[in-house]
Amino acid sequence: MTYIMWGSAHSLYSGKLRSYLIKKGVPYQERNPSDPEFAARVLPQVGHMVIPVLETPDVDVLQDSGDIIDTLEPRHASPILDPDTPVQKAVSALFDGVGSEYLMPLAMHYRWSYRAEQETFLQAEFGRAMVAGQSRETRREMAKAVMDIFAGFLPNLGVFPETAQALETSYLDWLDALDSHFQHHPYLLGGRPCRGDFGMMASLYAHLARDPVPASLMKAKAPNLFRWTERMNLAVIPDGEYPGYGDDYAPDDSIPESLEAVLSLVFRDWVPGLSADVACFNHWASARSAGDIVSIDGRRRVHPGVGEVSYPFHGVEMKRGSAPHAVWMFARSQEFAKAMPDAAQARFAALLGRTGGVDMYNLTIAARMERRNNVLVLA
Ligand SMILES: N[C@@H](CCC(=O)N[C@@H](CS)C(=O)NCC(=O)O)C(=O)O
Repeated sequence: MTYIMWGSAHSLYSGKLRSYLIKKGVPYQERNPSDPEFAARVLPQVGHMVIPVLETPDVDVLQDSGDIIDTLEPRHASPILDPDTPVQKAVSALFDGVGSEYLMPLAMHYRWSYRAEQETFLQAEFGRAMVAGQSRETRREMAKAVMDIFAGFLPNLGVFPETAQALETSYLDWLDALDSHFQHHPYLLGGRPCRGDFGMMASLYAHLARDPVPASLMKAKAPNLFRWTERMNLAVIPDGEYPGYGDDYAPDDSIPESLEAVLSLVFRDWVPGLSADVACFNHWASARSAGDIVSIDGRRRVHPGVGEVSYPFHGVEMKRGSAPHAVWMFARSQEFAKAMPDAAQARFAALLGRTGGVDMYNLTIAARMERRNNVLVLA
């Protein structure tokens, strides 16, 4: 049975799903949205324009990289691609949110704030994904129009000339910590990729490791991180670069010490924004009911918002549209954390204490969300 992944090389969330499909070893064919069948047959089933989409011979068309993984996991038990020990499971889900949501504005910053320096590359990428056939010149021209739309997302993500420096300063710390981690470990939690690795591939692959400007930065500052982005797209799990390492998660539900340094950055940089997103969501949800689409105007959107948020970030005031998807993804990790048996709770609490994560896990999310019919709704 061959799956069809509707996606593209330059798409953020396609990078997450593709690496999962490769590591899982399921047969799939990648097709681009430029294929006329996508608009004619697939999109009407999704309900709005978005990639990646997974199509199977026997299941409806599915959207959301995470929902797709959740659907495939019980169908393909082997190889195991997420730990089942409590602390690692919560940390894995946290990194899924970090890569899928927290780092996304940074990825978009490095793509669009440096558009002039990488225009030809981006035109070719958007062109191959969106425009079938055509001469090279026509394809580039047509790609430009689509690129203008995506470049216009920056203000809603909090990316302005005034905030760019703060974003970049913080990212350099991440590059350094991730580089150090991947020198010693093939994946986030040891010798086997977890859900968190796939989430991190969202922001760290298509944009930050492929677009010329951020790719140069990553190669120059964090070559071990760059190598991880390559490793994540190889079908094998053990990597001979780490002799004798094995192919299992770190023993006894432990978290590699070098990952604690990355966790400290997660909590340092994400707590202010996530707290603002949670407050905004809680306020919005207080006047809604189960089944409502999570979106300020009730419309289906790929990245819905429920208001504006502002908060301090590395010396500047960050202002952006709220991100309920980020809240939804963090909630999953928080739910795993709450469900841990006592001994694991104590170990997790100690980890949060060492890395500055207590405030994040104390956030109260007032209502549950779930994806239904390819959009986020109140459960
Ligand atoms: N939560 C979704 C997000 C998908 C998404 O944002 N896809 C982008 C391309 S990578 C897209 O289609 N954007 C179109 C838009 O925002 O209008 C997922 O994980 O699949």
